[in-house]
Amino acid sequence: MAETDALIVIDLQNDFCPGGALAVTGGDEIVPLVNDMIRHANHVVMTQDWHPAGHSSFASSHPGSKAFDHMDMPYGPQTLWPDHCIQGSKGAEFHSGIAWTRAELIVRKGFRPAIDSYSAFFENDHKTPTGLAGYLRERGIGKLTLAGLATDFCVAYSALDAVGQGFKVTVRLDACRGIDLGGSLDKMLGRMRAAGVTLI
Ligand code: VGL
Ligand code: ZN
Repeated sequence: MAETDALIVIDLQNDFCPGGALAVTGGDEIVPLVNDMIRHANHVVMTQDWHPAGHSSFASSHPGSKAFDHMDMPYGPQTLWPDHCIQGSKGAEFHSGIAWTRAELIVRKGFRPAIDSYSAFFENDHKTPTGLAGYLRERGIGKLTLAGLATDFCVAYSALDAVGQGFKVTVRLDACRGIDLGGSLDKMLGRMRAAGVTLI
């Protein structure tokens, strides 16, 4: 990797691993590979899904709704999730096996009660920035490699926004695992490919 490359590790947290509140099948299998990628990367950024209790993306916040229902929010359509990644909880911590000490920045997202944030760059209104694009640009980083969870949600939306922000983006599918809700995995792989994301 060149000096201008960064590895972005997306949401490798307990709640997205087997036994967690929103477990992604095989989510923990990627830990050794991601650790290898961390060791070889010039720069490492990690993201952490970080919701307040009662977050608007939780089905439990909407009486009569259940997890994986869809709901129209003021900012657009939103999938409702089981309560997950609550600030300060065990589930919100990084998987204990992940070599996180080399991370130069940890981006927390989803902390605004009224809006969800899949992408590491913009919240789900596709307008509110997390600050990551500016941070990377200011540091002269132009090429990103993405790994983590979940392929078809936070990884995919991060990749799409990164391309939209002018970064060269590779998603390491072998270092990702997906949720695949109603065909979301194929759909998002197609969208990433069409946007010019390199999938390997
Ligand atoms: C994610 C659903 C809700 C993810 C986060 O990390 O892909 N998915 N919050
Ligand atoms: Zn979340």
